[in-house]
Amino acid sequence: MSIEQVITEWDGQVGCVGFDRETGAFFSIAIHSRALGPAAGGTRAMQYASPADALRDATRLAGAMTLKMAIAGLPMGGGKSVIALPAPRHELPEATWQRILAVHAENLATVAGQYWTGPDVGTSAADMDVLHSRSGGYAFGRSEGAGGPGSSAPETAHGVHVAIRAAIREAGFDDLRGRRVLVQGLGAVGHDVAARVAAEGAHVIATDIDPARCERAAREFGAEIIDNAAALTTASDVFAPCATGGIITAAVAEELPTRVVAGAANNVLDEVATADVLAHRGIVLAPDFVANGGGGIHLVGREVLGWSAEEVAAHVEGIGATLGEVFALAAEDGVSTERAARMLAERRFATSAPELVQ
Ligand code: NAD
Ligand code: PPY
Repeated sequence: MSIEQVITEWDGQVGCVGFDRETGAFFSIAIHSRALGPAAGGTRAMQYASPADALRDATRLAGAMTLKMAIAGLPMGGGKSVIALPAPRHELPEATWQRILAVHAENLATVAGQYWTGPDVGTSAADMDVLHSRSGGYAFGRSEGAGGPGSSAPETAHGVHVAIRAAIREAGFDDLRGRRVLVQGLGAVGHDVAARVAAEGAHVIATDIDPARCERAAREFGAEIIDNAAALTTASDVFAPCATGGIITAAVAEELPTRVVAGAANNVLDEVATADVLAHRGIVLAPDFVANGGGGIHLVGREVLGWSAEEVAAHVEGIGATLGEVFALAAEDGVSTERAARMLAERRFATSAPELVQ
Protein backbone atom coordinates (compact mmCIF):
# COMPACT_ATOMS: atom_id res chain seq x y z
CA MET A 1 0.00 0.00 0.00
CA SER A 2 1.32 3.49 -0.91
CA ILE A 3 0.87 6.76 0.99
CA GLU A 4 -1.31 7.96 -1.89
CA GLN A 5 -3.56 4.91 -1.51
CA VAL A 6 -3.83 5.41 2.25
CA ILE A 7 -5.04 8.98 1.77
CA THR A 8 -7.35 8.39 -1.19
CA GLU A 9 -9.09 5.48 0.58
CA TRP A 10 -9.55 7.44 3.82
CA ASP A 11 -12.66 9.40 4.79
CA GLY A 12 -10.74 11.88 6.96
CA GLN A 13 -9.75 15.52 6.49
CA VAL A 14 -5.99 15.83 6.22
CA GLY A 15 -2.85 13.77 6.73
CA CYS A 16 0.49 15.55 7.28
CA VAL A 17 3.78 13.69 6.94
CA GLY A 18 7.40 14.56 7.64
CA PHE A 19 10.80 12.93 7.86
CA ASP A 20 13.81 13.73 10.03
CA ARG A 21 17.07 12.82 8.30
CA GLU A 22 19.11 13.07 11.48
CA THR A 23 17.20 10.29 13.30
CA GLY A 24 15.46 8.48 10.42
CA ALA A 25 12.07 8.95 12.13
CA PHE A 26 8.96 9.32 9.93
CA PHE A 27 6.20 11.56 11.33
CA SER A 28 2.51 11.61 10.57
CA ILE A 29 -0.40 13.61 11.95
CA ALA A 30 -3.88 12.59 10.80
CA ILE A 31 -6.81 14.92 11.38
CA HIS A 32 -9.97 12.93 10.74
CA SER A 33 -12.64 15.42 11.78
CA ARG A 34 -12.96 18.82 13.46
CA ALA A 35 -16.76 18.83 13.27
CA LEU A 36 -17.16 18.78 17.06
CA GLY A 37 -14.01 20.74 17.93
CA PRO A 38 -10.23 20.66 17.40
CA ALA A 39 -8.91 17.19 16.68
CA ALA A 40 -7.50 15.24 19.64
CA GLY A 41 -5.74 11.90 19.99
CA GLY A 42 -2.47 10.52 21.26
CA THR A 43 1.00 10.14 19.77
CA ARG A 44 1.97 6.54 19.04
CA ALA A 45 5.69 5.83 18.64
CA MET A 46 6.81 2.43 17.40
CA GLN A 47 8.41 0.66 14.48
CA TYR A 48 6.43 0.05 11.26
CA ALA A 49 7.13 -2.01 8.16
CA SER A 50 6.86 1.16 6.00
CA PRO A 51 5.93 4.86 6.24
CA ALA A 52 2.62 4.03 4.50
CA ASP A 53 1.81 1.49 7.23
CA ALA A 54 2.48 4.16 9.85
CA LEU A 55 0.25 6.69 8.07
CA ARG A 56 -2.47 4.05 7.68
CA ASP A 57 -2.36 3.41 11.43
CA ALA A 58 -2.59 7.16 12.09
CA THR A 59 -5.59 7.60 9.78
CA ARG A 60 -7.49 4.61 11.19
CA LEU A 61 -6.75 5.62 14.78
CA ALA A 62 -7.81 9.21 14.05
CA GLY A 63 -11.15 7.92 12.74
CA ALA A 64 -11.64 5.97 15.97
CA MET A 65 -10.90 9.15 17.95
CA THR A 66 -13.70 10.99 16.12
CA LEU A 67 -16.16 8.29 17.19
CA LYS A 68 -14.71 8.16 20.74
CA MET A 69 -15.05 11.91 21.31
CA ALA A 70 -18.54 12.02 19.77
CA ILE A 71 -20.02 9.14 21.76
CA ALA A 72 -18.45 10.39 25.01
CA GLY A 73 -20.05 13.82 24.40
CA LEU A 74 -16.69 15.61 24.43
CA PRO A 75 -16.16 18.87 22.47
CA MET A 76 -13.26 17.58 20.36
CA GLY A 77 -12.74 16.02 16.96
CA GLY A 78 -10.58 13.05 16.05
CA GLY A 79 -6.87 12.99 15.26
CA LYS A 80 -3.77 10.92 15.94
CA SER A 81 -0.02 11.15 15.42
CA VAL A 82 2.17 8.22 14.60
CA ILE A 83 5.96 8.33 14.72
CA ALA A 84 7.58 5.44 12.86
CA LEU A 85 10.80 4.87 14.78
CA PRO A 86 14.15 3.84 13.25
CA ALA A 87 14.61 1.21 16.02
CA PRO A 88 12.49 -0.24 18.86
CA ARG A 89 11.65 2.48 21.38
CA HIS A 90 13.59 0.82 24.22
CA GLU A 91 16.73 0.62 22.05
CA LEU A 92 16.77 4.32 21.07
CA PRO A 93 19.49 6.40 22.75
CA GLU A 94 17.89 9.07 24.96
CA ALA A 95 19.38 11.87 22.80
CA THR A 96 17.75 10.38 19.68
CA TRP A 97 14.38 10.16 21.42
CA GLN A 98 14.65 13.75 22.65
CA ARG A 99 15.47 14.90 19.10
CA ILE A 100 12.40 12.99 17.82
CA LEU A 101 10.22 14.67 20.47
CA ALA A 102 11.62 18.08 19.51
CA VAL A 103 10.74 17.52 15.83
CA HIS A 104 7.25 16.30 16.75
CA ALA A 105 6.76 19.37 18.99
CA GLU A 106 7.66 21.60 16.05
CA ASN A 107 5.08 19.74 13.91
CA LEU A 108 2.45 20.26 16.63
CA ALA A 109 3.27 23.98 16.69
CA THR A 110 2.85 24.05 12.89
CA VAL A 111 -0.69 22.66 13.07
CA ALA A 112 -1.17 25.01 16.02
CA GLY A 113 -4.23 23.85 17.89
CA GLN A 114 -6.09 22.20 15.00
CA TYR A 115 -4.76 19.02 16.61
CA TRP A 116 -3.98 18.33 20.29
CA THR A 117 -1.96 15.30 21.24
CA GLY A 118 -1.67 13.09 24.31
CA PRO A 119 -0.02 9.81 25.34
CA ASP A 120 -0.45 6.57 23.42
CA VAL A 121 1.60 3.40 22.92
CA GLY A 122 5.30 4.35 23.14
CA THR A 123 4.79 7.77 24.74
CA SER A 124 4.41 8.80 28.38
CA ALA A 125 3.37 11.69 30.61
CA ALA A 126 7.05 12.74 30.77
CA ASP A 127 7.07 12.92 26.94
CA MET A 128 3.92 15.07 27.09
CA ASP A 129 5.77 17.46 29.43
CA VAL A 130 8.36 17.95 26.67
CA LEU A 131 5.82 18.19 23.84
CA HIS A 132 3.70 20.67 25.80
CA SER A 133 6.55 23.00 26.64
CA ARG A 134 8.19 22.83 23.20
CA SER A 135 5.03 23.06 21.05
CA GLY A 136 3.43 26.00 22.82
CA GLY A 137 0.94 23.90 24.79
CA TYR A 138 -0.66 21.44 22.36
CA ALA A 139 -0.29 18.29 24.47
CA PHE A 140 -2.68 16.82 27.04
CA GLY A 141 -1.62 14.39 29.75
CA ARG A 142 1.43 16.06 31.28
CA SER A 143 2.71 14.65 34.54
CA GLU A 144 1.20 16.05 37.73
CA GLY A 145 4.60 17.53 38.64
CA ALA A 146 4.48 19.59 35.45
CA GLY A 147 0.94 20.81 36.12
CA GLY A 148 -0.95 18.17 34.14
CA PRO A 149 -3.55 15.55 35.13
CA GLY A 150 -1.12 12.62 34.87
CA SER A 151 -1.51 9.31 33.06
CA SER A 152 -4.79 8.52 31.31
CA ALA A 153 -4.29 4.76 31.85
CA PRO A 154 -6.08 4.45 35.24
CA GLU A 155 -9.29 6.05 33.93
CA THR A 156 -9.04 4.01 30.72
CA ALA A 157 -8.86 0.87 32.87
CA HIS A 158 -11.75 2.13 35.00
CA GLY A 159 -13.84 2.56 31.82
CA VAL A 160 -12.92 -0.89 30.50
CA HIS A 161 -13.96 -2.37 33.85
CA VAL A 162 -17.30 -0.54 33.62
CA ALA A 163 -17.69 -1.85 30.05
CA ILE A 164 -16.93 -5.44 31.11
CA ARG A 165 -19.57 -5.22 33.83
CA ALA A 166 -22.18 -3.86 31.40
CA ALA A 167 -21.33 -6.45 28.74
CA ILE A 168 -21.45 -9.47 31.06
CA ARG A 169 -24.91 -8.42 32.22
CA GLU A 170 -25.97 -8.21 28.56
CA ALA A 171 -24.56 -11.72 28.12
CA GLY A 172 -26.71 -12.95 31.01
CA PHE A 173 -24.11 -13.22 33.80
CA ASP A 174 -24.89 -11.71 37.20
CA ASP A 175 -21.32 -10.81 38.15
CA LEU A 176 -17.68 -11.65 37.56
CA ARG A 177 -17.26 -14.17 40.39
CA GLY A 178 -15.63 -17.30 39.02
CA ARG A 179 -15.78 -16.01 35.44
CA ARG A 180 -12.76 -16.56 33.22
CA VAL A 181 -11.45 -13.16 32.04
CA LEU A 182 -8.64 -13.34 29.49
CA VAL A 183 -6.54 -10.15 29.38
CA GLN A 184 -4.23 -9.82 26.37
CA GLY A 185 -1.52 -7.23 27.15
CA LEU A 186 -0.50 -6.36 30.71
CA GLY A 187 0.68 -2.80 30.11
CA ALA A 188 -0.47 0.38 31.80
CA VAL A 189 -4.15 -0.36 31.10
CA GLY A 190 -4.25 -4.17 30.89
CA HIS A 191 -2.57 -4.76 34.25
CA ASP A 192 -5.03 -2.43 35.96
CA VAL A 193 -8.03 -4.06 34.22
CA ALA A 194 -6.81 -7.50 35.28
CA ALA A 195 -6.31 -6.33 38.89
CA ARG A 196 -9.80 -4.82 38.98
CA VAL A 197 -11.60 -7.93 37.70
CA ALA A 198 -9.48 -10.19 39.94
CA ALA A 199 -10.60 -8.08 42.93
CA GLU A 200 -14.21 -8.90 41.92
CA GLY A 201 -13.52 -12.61 42.05
CA ALA A 202 -12.82 -13.31 38.38
CA HIS A 203 -10.32 -15.98 37.37
CA VAL A 204 -7.76 -13.95 35.37
CA ILE A 205 -6.00 -15.57 32.44
CA ALA A 206 -3.31 -13.30 31.05
CA THR A 207 -0.65 -12.99 28.40
CA ASP A 208 2.00 -10.47 27.38
CA ILE A 209 5.08 -10.59 25.17
CA ASP A 210 7.01 -9.26 28.18
CA PRO A 211 7.56 -12.12 30.67
CA ALA A 212 8.21 -9.67 33.55
CA ARG A 213 4.68 -8.31 33.16
CA CYS A 214 3.24 -11.82 33.27
CA GLU A 215 5.23 -12.66 36.40
CA ARG A 216 3.95 -9.51 38.10
CA ALA A 217 0.30 -10.38 37.34
CA ALA A 218 0.79 -13.94 38.59
CA ARG A 219 2.42 -12.66 41.76
CA GLU A 220 0.01 -9.80 42.51
CA PHE A 221 -3.37 -11.44 41.82
CA GLY A 222 -2.71 -15.03 40.87
CA ALA A 223 -3.22 -14.65 37.11
CA GLU A 224 -2.98 -17.87 35.11
CA ILE A 225 -0.38 -17.10 32.44
CA ILE A 226 -0.81 -18.47 28.94
CA ASP A 227 1.37 -18.33 25.84
CA ASN A 228 0.81 -15.39 23.48
CA ALA A 229 -0.01 -17.72 20.65
CA ALA A 230 -2.94 -19.12 22.66
CA ALA A 231 -4.65 -15.75 23.30
CA LEU A 232 -7.31 -16.24 20.62
CA THR A 233 -7.92 -19.94 21.19
CA THR A 234 -8.14 -20.20 25.00
CA ALA A 235 -11.69 -20.46 26.35
CA SER A 236 -12.93 -17.51 28.40
CA ASP A 237 -16.15 -15.83 29.48
CA VAL A 238 -14.67 -12.39 28.74
CA PHE A 239 -11.89 -11.58 26.28
CA ALA A 240 -10.25 -8.22 27.11
CA PRO A 241 -7.81 -7.17 24.36
CA CYS A 242 -5.44 -4.59 25.87
CA ALA A 243 -2.44 -4.82 23.52
CA THR A 244 -2.63 -4.07 19.80
CA GLY A 245 -5.45 -3.50 17.31
CA GLY A 246 -6.61 -5.45 14.25
CA ILE A 247 -6.47 -8.83 16.01
CA ILE A 248 -10.10 -9.86 15.45
CA THR A 249 -10.62 -10.74 11.81
CA ALA A 250 -13.72 -12.53 10.45
CA ALA A 251 -11.86 -15.85 10.69
CA VAL A 252 -10.90 -15.18 14.32
CA ALA A 253 -14.45 -14.04 15.13
CA GLU A 254 -15.84 -17.34 13.77
CA GLU A 255 -13.84 -19.31 16.33
CA LEU A 256 -13.14 -16.99 19.29
CA PRO A 257 -14.09 -19.13 22.34
CA THR A 258 -15.67 -16.42 24.52
CA ARG A 259 -19.02 -14.81 25.39
CA VAL A 260 -17.94 -11.15 25.71
CA VAL A 261 -15.31 -8.94 24.05
CA ALA A 262 -14.50 -5.76 26.00
CA GLY A 263 -11.04 -4.24 26.19
CA ALA A 264 -8.82 -1.20 25.69
CA ALA A 265 -7.11 -1.86 22.35
CA ASN A 266 -8.07 0.67 19.68
CA ASN A 267 -9.46 -0.71 16.40
CA VAL A 268 -9.55 -4.25 17.71
CA LEU A 269 -11.66 -5.39 14.73
CA ASP A 270 -10.01 -5.42 11.32
CA GLU A 271 -13.22 -3.99 9.87
CA VAL A 272 -16.78 -3.11 10.90
CA ALA A 273 -18.27 -6.21 9.23
CA THR A 274 -16.29 -8.46 11.57
CA ALA A 275 -18.66 -7.39 14.36
CA ASP A 276 -21.51 -9.01 12.39
CA VAL A 277 -19.79 -12.38 12.77
CA LEU A 278 -19.48 -11.90 16.55
CA ALA A 279 -23.14 -10.82 16.73
CA HIS A 280 -24.30 -13.89 14.80
CA ARG A 281 -22.50 -16.07 17.31
CA GLY A 282 -24.19 -14.26 20.20
CA ILE A 283 -20.92 -12.79 21.48
CA VAL A 284 -21.47 -9.44 23.20
CA LEU A 285 -19.00 -6.85 21.90
CA ALA A 286 -18.46 -3.61 23.82
CA PRO A 287 -17.20 -1.45 20.90
CA ASP A 288 -13.64 -0.34 21.62
CA PHE A 289 -14.23 3.38 21.09
CA VAL A 290 -16.90 3.26 23.82
CA ALA A 291 -15.12 0.90 26.23
CA ASN A 292 -11.74 2.66 26.11
CA GLY A 293 -13.09 6.22 26.28
CA GLY A 294 -12.04 6.74 29.91
CA GLY A 295 -8.60 8.08 28.99
CA GLY A 296 -10.03 10.70 26.66
CA ILE A 297 -12.66 11.63 29.27
CA HIS A 298 -9.83 12.11 31.80
CA LEU A 299 -7.65 14.23 29.49
CA VAL A 300 -10.31 16.40 27.91
CA GLY A 301 -12.40 16.51 31.10
CA ARG A 302 -9.51 17.73 33.25
CA GLU A 303 -7.73 19.94 30.71
CA VAL A 304 -10.48 21.39 28.51
CA LEU A 305 -13.62 21.21 30.63
CA GLY A 306 -12.03 21.87 34.04
CA TRP A 307 -13.52 18.77 35.69
CA SER A 308 -12.24 17.46 39.03
CA ALA A 309 -10.95 13.88 39.32
CA GLU A 310 -14.32 12.96 40.89
CA GLU A 311 -16.26 14.46 37.98
CA VAL A 312 -14.05 12.54 35.55
CA ALA A 313 -14.70 9.28 37.43
CA ALA A 314 -18.46 9.93 37.36
CA HIS A 315 -18.37 10.50 33.58
CA VAL A 316 -16.33 7.32 33.13
CA GLU A 317 -19.04 5.42 35.02
CA GLY A 318 -21.37 6.80 32.33
CA ILE A 319 -19.75 4.42 29.84
CA GLY A 320 -22.07 1.78 31.34
CA ALA A 321 -25.18 3.78 30.45
CA THR A 322 -23.83 4.50 26.96
CA LEU A 323 -23.31 0.78 26.41
CA GLY A 324 -26.86 0.20 27.63
CA GLU A 325 -28.07 2.49 24.81
CA VAL A 326 -25.78 0.72 22.33
CA PHE A 327 -27.10 -2.73 23.30
CA ALA A 328 -30.72 -1.54 23.15
CA LEU A 329 -30.28 0.04 19.70
CA ALA A 330 -28.48 -3.05 18.38
CA ALA A 331 -31.36 -5.27 19.56
CA GLU A 332 -34.02 -2.89 18.20
CA ASP A 333 -32.43 -2.52 14.75
CA GLY A 334 -31.06 -6.06 14.52
CA VAL A 335 -27.50 -4.80 13.92
CA SER A 336 -24.16 -5.48 15.60
CA THR A 337 -23.22 -3.41 18.64
CA GLU A 338 -20.37 -1.90 16.56
CA ARG A 339 -22.83 -0.59 13.98
CA ALA A 340 -25.23 0.60 16.71
CA ALA A 341 -22.46 2.52 18.50
CA ARG A 342 -21.44 4.17 15.23
CA MET A 343 -25.07 5.19 14.66
CA LEU A 344 -25.22 6.76 18.15
CA ALA A 345 -21.95 8.64 17.54
CA GLU A 346 -23.22 9.87 14.16
CA ARG A 347 -26.34 11.30 15.83
CA ARG A 348 -24.12 13.71 17.73
CA PHE A 349 -22.87 15.26 14.50
CA ALA A 350 -26.43 15.98 13.50
CA THR A 351 -27.24 17.72 16.79
CA SER A 352 -24.03 19.52 17.83
CA ALA A 353 -22.38 22.71 16.64
CA PRO A 354 -18.56 22.97 16.77
CA GLU A 355 -17.23 24.21 20.09
CA LEU A 356 -13.66 25.54 20.04
CA VAL A 357 -11.32 25.28 22.98
CA GLN A 358 -9.51 28.43 22.01
P1 NAD B 1 1.17 -0.25 26.96
O1 NAD B 1 2.18 -0.04 25.90
O2 NAD B 1 1.43 0.22 28.35
O3 NAD B 1 0.79 -1.81 27.07
C1 NAD B 1 0.64 -2.65 25.98
C2 NAD B 1 1.07 -4.03 26.47
O4 NAD B 1 0.78 -4.98 25.44
C3 NAD B 1 2.57 -4.15 26.75
O5 NAD B 1 2.76 -4.75 28.02
C4 NAD B 1 3.09 -5.02 25.62
O6 NAD B 1 4.21 -5.81 26.00
C5 NAD B 1 1.87 -5.87 25.34
N1 NAD B 1 1.81 -6.48 24.02
C6 NAD B 1 2.15 -5.95 22.82
N2 NAD B 1 1.91 -6.83 21.84
C7 NAD B 1 1.39 -7.94 22.44
C8 NAD B 1 0.93 -9.19 21.95
N3 NAD B 1 0.95 -9.49 20.66
N4 NAD B 1 0.45 -10.09 22.85
C9 NAD B 1 0.42 -9.80 24.17
N5 NAD B 1 0.85 -8.63 24.68
C10 NAD B 1 1.32 -7.72 23.82
O7 NAD B 1 -0.18 0.40 26.38
P2 NAD B 1 -1.49 0.80 27.19
O8 NAD B 1 -1.44 2.25 27.50
O9 NAD B 1 -1.75 -0.19 28.26
O10 NAD B 1 -2.59 0.63 26.04
C11 NAD B 1 -3.06 -0.65 25.66
C12 NAD B 1 -4.00 -0.50 24.48
O11 NAD B 1 -5.09 0.33 24.86
C13 NAD B 1 -3.39 0.15 23.24
O12 NAD B 1 -3.93 -0.44 22.09
C14 NAD B 1 -3.83 1.60 23.35
O13 NAD B 1 -3.93 2.24 22.09
C15 NAD B 1 -5.21 1.42 23.95
N6 NAD B 1 -5.67 2.60 24.69
C16 NAD B 1 -4.93 3.10 25.70
C17 NAD B 1 -5.38 4.22 26.38
C18 NAD B 1 -4.60 4.80 27.53
O14 NAD B 1 -5.14 5.69 28.21
N7 NAD B 1 -3.41 4.33 27.82
C19 NAD B 1 -6.58 4.84 26.00
C20 NAD B 1 -7.33 4.28 24.97
C21 NAD B 1 -6.86 3.16 24.31
C1 PPY C 1 -6.99 7.41 22.92
O1 PPY C 1 -7.95 7.39 23.70
O2 PPY C 1 -6.84 6.53 22.06
C2 PPY C 1 -6.02 8.49 22.98
O3 PPY C 1 -5.29 8.69 22.04
C3 PPY C 1 -5.93 9.31 24.21
C4 PPY C 1 -6.22 10.73 23.98
C5 PPY C 1 -7.51 11.18 24.11
C6 PPY C 1 -7.79 12.51 23.94
C7 PPY C 1 -6.79 13.40 23.65
C8 PPY C 1 -5.49 12.95 23.50
C9 PPY C 1 -5.20 11.62 23.69
